[in-house]
Amino acid sequence: MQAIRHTSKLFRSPRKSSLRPSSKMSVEASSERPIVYDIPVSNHGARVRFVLYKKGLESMYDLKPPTSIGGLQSEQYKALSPQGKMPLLVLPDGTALPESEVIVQYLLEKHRDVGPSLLAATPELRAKANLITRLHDIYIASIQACMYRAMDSPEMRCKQIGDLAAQLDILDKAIVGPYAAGDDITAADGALFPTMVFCDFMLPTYFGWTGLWETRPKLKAWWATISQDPEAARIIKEVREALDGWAESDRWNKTGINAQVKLEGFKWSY
Ligand SMILES: N[C@@H](CCC(=O)N[C@@H](CS)C(=O)NCC(=O)O)C(=O)O
Repeated sequence: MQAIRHTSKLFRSPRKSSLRPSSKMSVEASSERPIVYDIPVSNHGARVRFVLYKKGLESMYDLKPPTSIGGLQSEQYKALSPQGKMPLLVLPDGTALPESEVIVQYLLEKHRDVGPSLLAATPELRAKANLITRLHDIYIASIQACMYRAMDSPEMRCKQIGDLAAQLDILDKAIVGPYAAGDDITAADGALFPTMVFCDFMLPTYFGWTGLWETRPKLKAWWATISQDPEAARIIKEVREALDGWAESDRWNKTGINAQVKLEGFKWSY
């Protein structure tokens, strides 16, 4: 298995292209290989890594942390990704593509003849895959931080934890099985499982959940299936190890989460 290349030659001269952004920042970030800016704990980045691993594209893409160009909030990074989020793909001509699903769809198109298609078999199942991806991106990713970020208001955290439970119920019904969108492993699985690593670790450990899987049978069966896939298992390990690092650094005390879940009158566990 080839590792994604980490290069010490961070920036190279841009090639000419009408798509190339004119800003100096973007030009400086150009490289001979496409660069994915990401770190192992990033669940959105993990779905991009999933496509790279599955299609055997690792040697064609460099993986670098956002800190290599100043960090998420730096002027240089925000010139490429205005939201200051990872992942971010920068092509050799300087074209910058933020947003994980945009990157995933680009990779599927660009490398459609390499490795598995990661598309469902029929238009109907592709629609299901798209639905699952959207349910994840719109309703779950938008509140996932309630599991691990500092929030002043326990009321807001408690509401979002409840919303997360409801969204996982909706997802449970949307799963086709055995993979998210049927018999074939697709990019929808890649969108979902890295976030489920967060849920699987944080909800029982810090919020006392006992029914994450037991009350959601389709999600439970899907999790058992996807965990057996070699590339998914590799990413689950990458994300999980990074989360263990968060735990070792005392994150859930430092964010005040451990104190909030001890407060009376709130429901945290589902
Ligand atoms: N909609 C974006 C979400 C990206 C996102 O939220 N990334 C997280 C890491 S998983 C991030 O950059 N967090 C840093 C921050 O918000 O400051 C996508 O799909 O790429």
